[in-house]
Amino acid sequence: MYNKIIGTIKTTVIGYETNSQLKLWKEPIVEIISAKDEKLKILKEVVSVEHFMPYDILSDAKSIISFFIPFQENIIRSNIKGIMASEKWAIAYIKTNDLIKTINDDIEKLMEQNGYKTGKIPATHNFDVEKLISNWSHRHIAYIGGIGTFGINNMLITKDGCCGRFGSIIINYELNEYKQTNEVKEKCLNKLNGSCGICQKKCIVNAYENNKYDRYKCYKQCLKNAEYHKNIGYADICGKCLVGLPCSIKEP
Ligand code: B12
Ligand code: SF4
Ligand code: SF4
Repeated sequence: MYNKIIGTIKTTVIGYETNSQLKLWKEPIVEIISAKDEKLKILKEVVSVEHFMPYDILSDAKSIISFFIPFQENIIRSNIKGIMASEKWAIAYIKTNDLIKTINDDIEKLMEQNGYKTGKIPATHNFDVEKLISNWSHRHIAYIGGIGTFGINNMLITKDGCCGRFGSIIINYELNEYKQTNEVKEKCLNKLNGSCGICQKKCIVNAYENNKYDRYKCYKQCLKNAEYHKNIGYADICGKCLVGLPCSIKEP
């Protein structure tokens, strides 16, 4: 089943690219987490007490499939210049959210064919617009799965950098292919030895003043971009503090 799941994720990405004639992504990174993993308890502490546990989404949850879909370099480079997010970044956002929905649907089909159930979660827009916090944080799930560590711009940095999008899906099938997460090494240079910090300086609205992230300032800028790019769909984005960094496309 593990190989079938990995195969489904990879072929869905390739199929989507072929059908849409877009070349936006690199190969996905996938890890499995047990629904019983003790580390899931940190979600209530570091995200919010309202953060769901896998059982809140699927009552007999057994495993969580966590994945990261890295962007191609040209998408990342396109967003370096200017105040507003690039059109390529906006398209990548809209299409990757849709791709993640397709991946979730394809995994659901696979599980149903084998007599199992899934709990699906959208890539984004599953957040409280007042608090700007979600009750299911894909990147904290990926962190628990050992996919990456958090940079000082909040981004989870993976072996293929931080520019891309995360998804996670819950199934009531016990997969035992867990990564040994205890040895995940710190990827942010500033956290390692204070030698970087360029991401925070890139913020065009100063949302990291005094090293404290202001999610409301950031959201205002994301909404400006949504208005700016409204001809191509809904893109409440920015990402200026993610691009042109030592951790954008690879582990620094
Ligand atoms: C709500 C939300 C927003 C809000 C609020 C952002 C925020 N930081 O809270 C708004 C609309 C402003 C926003 C903006 C953006 N977002 Co947004 N957003 C989300 C959403 C829906 C939920 C995030 C959430 O609730 N976080 C909870 C809060 C409390 O945690 P946090 O912000 O992640 O901060 C934590 C880390 O800093 C962490 N941390 C730091 N160091 C350490 C160390 C350890 C050991 C641990 C455990 C934790 C930790 O501690 C904080 C609290 O736990 C997720 C999708 C999802 N459902 O997961 C996408 C998501 C986080 N967004 C994403 C992106 C890319 C963006 C933007 C760049 C916009 C864009 N696409 O161009 C900006 C970047 C803002 C920023 N610098 O954080 C990606 C992140 C990809 C990545 N590599 O990490 C996500 C995961 C979407 C996805 N499906 O991929 N977003
Ligand atoms: S740019 Fe530097 S300081 Fe910022 S998250 Fe990446 S490695 Fe860390
Ligand atoms: S996404 Fe844009 S507005 Fe938000 S913190 Fe990064 S640079 Fe600032």
